[in-house]
Amino acid sequence: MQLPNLQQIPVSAGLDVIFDAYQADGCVVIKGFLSHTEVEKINREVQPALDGLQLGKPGCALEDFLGRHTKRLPVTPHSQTFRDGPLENDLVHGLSERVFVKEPGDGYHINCAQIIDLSPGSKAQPLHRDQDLWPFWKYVPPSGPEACINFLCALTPFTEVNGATRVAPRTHLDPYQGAISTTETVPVEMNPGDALFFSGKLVHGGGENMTDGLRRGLAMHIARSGLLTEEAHALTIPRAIAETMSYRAQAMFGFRSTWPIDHGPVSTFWANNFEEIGEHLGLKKKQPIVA
Ligand SMILES: O=C(O)CCC(=O)C(=O)O
Ligand SMILES: [Fe+2]
Repeated sequence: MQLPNLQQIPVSAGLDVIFDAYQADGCVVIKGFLSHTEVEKINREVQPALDGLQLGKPGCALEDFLGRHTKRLPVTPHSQTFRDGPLENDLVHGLSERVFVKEPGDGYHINCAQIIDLSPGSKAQPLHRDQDLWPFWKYVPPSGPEACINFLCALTPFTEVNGATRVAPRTHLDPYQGAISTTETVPVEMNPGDALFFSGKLVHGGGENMTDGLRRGLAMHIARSGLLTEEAHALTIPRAIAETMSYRAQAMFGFRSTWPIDHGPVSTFWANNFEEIGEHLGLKKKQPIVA
């Protein structure tokens, strides 16, 4: 079977070109999404916390899926470079708006933003669609709305042998069917700083790390407003860190009622008796600059 080649598009090509590729194939590599300086700084900032983590998630029912030789670390409290860079990236927000925001009340927030370290010995992750996090989404047809999107940034080289994410291009257009075989997937090889932008409908999975080096990625996983997030960000990110963030970034983590704020009644969801939750918490009343 001939699999389509993945499109690799420089970040400078801009939103329309990248969005078209995502719509056609369900995924696209954005070349140079992060600068080398950002990659180097994020790697440095997260290293101490990663050193303190054990491999796998012993006792967690999802351990095989999450990886027994894998470390996953919520990045936000540890990396100012993440908070200043990818979290505030206008391309990320532009694409998210295009994907999620159509009706008043629509919006988006971070499902999880995590470092994924595949250590030597990591087995291939079961192939899946990220939208399966919310099991009822399988009843939404391929033409229906997107539950989530992912910007998976390479912080080390991604190669076929070190566990590069494998994707089954164009499966975002397929209705649910039997299991997809690895032979229908291709490895997404990337340089540090490149990002794989992909649909929650796309079949994919982390690859097997057959080397003696580390494969490190940063997944910035964005979900439609209204979907409960994997991480309870507003209960786990220290308030002192939230206070350093822009209004938009606070909203990404549930420190604000919704985002975008001017796209429907702000205080209807995730509020305190219709009062905007950030104001209720005493966060600054700053009006955001809407992108
Ligand atoms: O680590 C990877 O390459 C992919 C991880 C993934 O798809 C997931 O955890 O949902
Ligand atoms: Fe995934």
